[in-house]
Amino acid sequence: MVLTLYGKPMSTCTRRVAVVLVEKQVLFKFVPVDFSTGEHKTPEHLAKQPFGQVPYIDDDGFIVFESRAICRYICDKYPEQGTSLVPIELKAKALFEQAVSIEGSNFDQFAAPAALEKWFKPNKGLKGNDELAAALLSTLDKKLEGYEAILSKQKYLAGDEVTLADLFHLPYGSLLPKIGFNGLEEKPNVARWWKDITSRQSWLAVKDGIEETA
Ligand SMILES: N[C@@H](CCC(=O)N[C@@H](CS)C(=O)NCC(=O)O)C(=O)O
Repeated sequence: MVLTLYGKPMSTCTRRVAVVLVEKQVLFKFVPVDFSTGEHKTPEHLAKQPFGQVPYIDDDGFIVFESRAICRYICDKYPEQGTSLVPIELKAKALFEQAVSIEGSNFDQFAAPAALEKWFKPNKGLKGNDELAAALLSTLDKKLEGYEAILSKQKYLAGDEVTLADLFHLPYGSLLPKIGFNGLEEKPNVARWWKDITSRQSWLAVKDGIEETA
């Protein structure tokens, strides 16, 4: 049975997985989960994703949720296929793990809640907390100085090869200009990196949503 991705076509975490599936040249089926009917909170969905969220994958009966864990699983399962994305050599791997942590500690922690306040809540007709978002984005801007220092010495966050750590930034990074934050374009090496990863065919293929497959 073909690997099936359950998610929302435009959800950030669903597209994080989809971009990696495309990079790894893994054929997959996409099944949309209908948030408008609360499908993600049904017992059937909760049996697969106990937090009532997307995405999850079903790989021939093997269920995995959490977008980054799914991406790691895909890379482990298909090490020889598509772009490498996860180094094997000891020190390269340590630097990769460092880069993965950088995304979690210095980017997602600020970008995701800022997007919640300035994008997701207003899009649902709810009032976002602009003050909180401004504080988060201001911290993110400071954190990007660290990115600039790293990226002034190497092409990507873990070295000179693109890895999962870079791709993990794509969904929330792409939302930032929509909430008035252009910090990814303002520092020369961050801007060069950002242009590079957002121009990848894999991202261009999924950035505007994932198509339902039969
Ligand atoms: N850490 C999870 C986060 C998943 C997540 O926040 N999913 C959102 C869509 S991007 C969702 O399902 N939201 C609905 C909800 O929380 O009720 C992951 O990376 O998969």
